Amino acid sequence: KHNRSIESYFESIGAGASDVGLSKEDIKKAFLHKLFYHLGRVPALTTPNDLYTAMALTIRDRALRKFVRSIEEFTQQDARGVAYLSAEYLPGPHLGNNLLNLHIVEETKEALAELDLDLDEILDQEGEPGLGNGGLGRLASCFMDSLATLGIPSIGYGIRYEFGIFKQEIKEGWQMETTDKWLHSGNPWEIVRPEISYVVKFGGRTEHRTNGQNRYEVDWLPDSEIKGTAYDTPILGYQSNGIIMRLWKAEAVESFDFSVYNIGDYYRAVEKKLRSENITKVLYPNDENLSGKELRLKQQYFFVSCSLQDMIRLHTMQGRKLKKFHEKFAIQLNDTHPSIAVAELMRLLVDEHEIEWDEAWDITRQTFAYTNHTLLPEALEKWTVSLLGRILPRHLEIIYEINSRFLEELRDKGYSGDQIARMSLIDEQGEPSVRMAHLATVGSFKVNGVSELHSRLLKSQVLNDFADLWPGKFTNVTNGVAHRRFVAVSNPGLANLISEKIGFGWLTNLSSLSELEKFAKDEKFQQRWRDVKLQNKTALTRFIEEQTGVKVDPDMLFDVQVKRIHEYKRQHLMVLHIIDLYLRIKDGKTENIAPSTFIFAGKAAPGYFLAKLIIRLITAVADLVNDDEEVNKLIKVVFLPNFNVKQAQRVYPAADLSEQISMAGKEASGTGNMKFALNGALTIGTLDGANVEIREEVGDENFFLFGQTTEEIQQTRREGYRPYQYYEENEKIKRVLDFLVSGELANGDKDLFKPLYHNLLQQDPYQLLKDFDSYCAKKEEVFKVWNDQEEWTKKSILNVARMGKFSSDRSIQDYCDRIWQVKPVKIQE
Ligand code: GPQ
Repeated sequence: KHNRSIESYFESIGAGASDVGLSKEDIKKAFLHKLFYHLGRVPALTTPNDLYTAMALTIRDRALRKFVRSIEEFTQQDARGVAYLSAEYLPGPHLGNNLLNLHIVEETKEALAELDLDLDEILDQEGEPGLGNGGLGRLASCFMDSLATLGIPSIGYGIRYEFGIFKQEIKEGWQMETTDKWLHSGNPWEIVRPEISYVVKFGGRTEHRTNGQNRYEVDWLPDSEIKGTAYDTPILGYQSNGIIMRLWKAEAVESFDFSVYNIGDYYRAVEKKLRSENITKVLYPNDENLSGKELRLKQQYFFVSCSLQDMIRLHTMQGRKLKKFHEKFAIQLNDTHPSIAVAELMRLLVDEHEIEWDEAWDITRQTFAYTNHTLLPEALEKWTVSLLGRILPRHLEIIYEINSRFLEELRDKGYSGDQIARMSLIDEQGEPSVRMAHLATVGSFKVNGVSELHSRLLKSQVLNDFADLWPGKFTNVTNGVAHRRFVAVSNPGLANLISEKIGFGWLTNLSSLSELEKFAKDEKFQQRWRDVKLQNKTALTRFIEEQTGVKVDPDMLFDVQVKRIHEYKRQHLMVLHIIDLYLRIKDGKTENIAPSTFIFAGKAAPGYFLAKLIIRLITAVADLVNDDEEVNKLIKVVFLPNFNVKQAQRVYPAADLSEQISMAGKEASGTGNMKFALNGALTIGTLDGANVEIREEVGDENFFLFGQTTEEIQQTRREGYRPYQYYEENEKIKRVLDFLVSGELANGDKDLFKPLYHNLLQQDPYQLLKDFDSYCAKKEEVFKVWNDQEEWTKKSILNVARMGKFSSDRSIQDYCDRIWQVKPVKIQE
């Protein structure tokens, strides 16, 4: 009955099924309509951006029809839902993914062809919202895709940064940053909701008193207020409805401060507006490194407060009791970035809705769950008590209250002073500061890591005291990736070949890829598998030449490392090996070297000196190698500027070898590793993060393993690691390192790479030198297998066939079962 009334409503406003039809004719008509009525253009006078915008709007209408239905259904069925709180998202281009989800790729292609237009050119026009740094932000977007596909009542909350992650250019070999103006030509996917807005307070002081009924009350008298407005982007699921990603933009509460305006100080009034909008102006580009900046704390609190107020509105709007909030929502904290939410929910419940502390604390602890994404000490967020108290005076009081009750509990249990100091929410060593991971852990009902290894280390290292206290609270959910985007959309050649053999079931159930196993040794199938890879490599070859001017040969082995530049990820280990190859070739010892193109991409945090120097090293080695006639027939080196989701979608399908070579114990999971393997690349990697599970799945014999284990790394450190010893005792290492400072790189500049050279010789904190021999030996094996193309192809097919575990659909199902206790809502069509 309900469905029929919605349908008749749509008909009555002229939005009936035929108005958002999915046939070629419908799409063509709608596209021309958008071009004219939305953009004021006729086909003869359009820019490429007009064409893209008109197509995006055409598809958005169709997406909205689906998505409105799922919101209806979620409310109707009063289902328990999930709010995902993430300071970062990296959705990538929307158009191609939405066409796949609506099943209208062919129809759209044909509609455009009839207008003499090319879908690929239009797809190429789309930029992307760079609202994240790397893996963590991309994971959030993979989760949105899977939540939508699985029909989980859910919403993704975040920040609508006006400038996302900077654009990277390479100038004279160095990374240069320019601002990312992603909103410059408009954003056809988002819908602004001026009526969904909340006021967020900052600064000032609190006033404590007892009211007439003898209730203790606190008023927060802030010194400024900022308004947050919702911007919604529909995220479609595959052959299903959709969910929203709701991002908050900061604005002045009043666009003018009238008192100032009236006394004639127009500019001061406008300045206040500008200051408010600062909060969501720009994303902090330091991945896994805290900035400690006041504006960052304000961003975190701003989006958390808007989101919680919004959830409370959604919850109580339907007449439900706030005391049942935790029955309606599970809130997932994507790392500690939104963890101030624990204090904010307490404030809203206790101060604004007059719920008693103990009950509010019960509600809070049944609402939140926390995902940790790193063990790196420099990434564990801490805010100094003085900063937090100045920006959020009431929250500091609440954190102190939570802490004193928690520490009291520990004392009752007989914990020692040392243990208590270690577990306290306040770090008293040095300048007192709030440990956000502790706040998140104490305030959540579940805490998870993102791979088996990482979750184990989380329990034994960073949060071991908490794991002893609450063993049942800790769990693992291994990451996964949106295989529809990263295979079906970005590698259509492979997707078609797979579907031809095993049908389309893998699109919604990735484990069915196992049906490919039986073709692994089939010679005809192998040949077609190689043809697809070669086509993808040829396409990447063109892109590389366009972007860098370097010509590469698609018949070479494409050996790829793309990810943020970090010492722990050890891009420089790959470079040291390339230098070794270079020296070998110069010595005329070319036997056993498989012709290889080494491809790097990734951004360095603008203030991370060594990471930027690693980029400079890559470009220096690239210049040396690519220009040397003797060498460039055998190896080439490429640094692709400005790695992002769109570029990633070109790179993964074209890779033969995936480099996952972080020092064991440092990479929480990695997700690029999964995207590569799903596109048929073999992996050379350490036993770190999800590599461990990938190797378990694809089989030891189909994975190039090297390097020390986490335990061996720790052992080496305990024994007093002396990298200099490796330099002295290992001739190859000595030669490669000396080469860095020989002046042969970078036009004779001997000093340029000294900081890296000294870093490796004196500390080598990530034990590159210790793992170097093992890495080189494994590379020899890679070359050997590559020379046997049948063997290589068989391994490649088996890798894909056995990667079924690594869909984010499976991750989300795990979250639903093990953490959220949420079920899908079936939409009756
Ligand atoms: N990760 Cl804490 C980020 O990309 N940024 C961060 O600030 C933190 C973690 C990554 C992590 O390094 C990868 O190993 C994970 O695969 C990824 O998060 C998603 O869990």
